[in-house]
Amino acid sequence: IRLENDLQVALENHEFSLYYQPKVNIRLGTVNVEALIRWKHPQLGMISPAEFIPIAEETNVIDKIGTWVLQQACHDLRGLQKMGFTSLKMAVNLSARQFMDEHLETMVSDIFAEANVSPSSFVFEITETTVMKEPYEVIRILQKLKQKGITIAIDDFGVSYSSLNYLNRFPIDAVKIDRSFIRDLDENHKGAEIVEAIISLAHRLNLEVTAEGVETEEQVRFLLEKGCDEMQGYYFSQPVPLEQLPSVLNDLQ
Ligand code: G
Ligand code: G
Ligand code: NA
Ligand code: MN
Repeated sequence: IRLENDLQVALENHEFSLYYQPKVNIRLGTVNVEALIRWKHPQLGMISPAEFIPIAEETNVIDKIGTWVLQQACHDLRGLQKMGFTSLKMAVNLSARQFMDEHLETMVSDIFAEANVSPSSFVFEITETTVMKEPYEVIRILQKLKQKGITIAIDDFGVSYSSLNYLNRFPIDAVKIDRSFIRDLDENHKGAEIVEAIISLAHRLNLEVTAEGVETEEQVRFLLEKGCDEMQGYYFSQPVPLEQLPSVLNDLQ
């Protein structure tokens, strides 16, 4: 209950920041990034978005946070482009509640225009539950975002019981295999079969595939062999503040 009030003032007090985690395409030798919000609470210290995003979603604060995230990500992307990272794609997470905001599409266009960035430099990551909540409404909005040139990726793919149900119905470009599947690669033979099947299914549907939570060289080797397009995880880098990102990117490229 206190966090709820604190969230209101956190934006004004500049307590949020964006960290960036690389998404590596080994075959192409390219690297994109995902923006991940961090909250440094004055008394409680670092609070995970897993904890405060659900609270922000229950209130209207998520809309303001979502706007701030996109503005900051645009600003940081411009900086990176000026440093020479001109083909880097920036992924941001959108929460379900943001799709209930009728101004989402206008907000997005306005921010891109003001920051002078191309929508095609952006990936919007949404979870399966977001699409399932209000399928028709979300499809309509996704189509408009896609028309602008934004890439749409399904986050945490595979954990919902309806994962396969919407793959052909929703206007998406990519799936991010949930890290629980990547972890299972080490556990047993079935884990490997499932990841291979997801990659193969996604490619047949013309979807790009990112693996999340990649932590070991064995996982990298397996995913590469199975044609996974992009990999993200501690094996390559933790999420880092913007200041550290250029050197991390240079080391990976
Ligand atoms: O970075 P970390 O693993 O702590 O993120 C925890 C969760 O918070 C993840 O599910 C991630 O998608 C989500 N998250 C991180 N940044 C944002 C953001 O800017 N907006 C939204 N809606 N969710 C975010
Ligand atoms: O739900 P989403 O995929 O957006 O969540 C991203 C979260 O996963 C971030 O909080 C990030 O810190 C975390 N993360 C990123 N890479 C790894 C990894 O290799 N292993 C684990 N366990 N978590 C990771
Ligand atoms: Na994400
Ligand atoms: Mn995810």
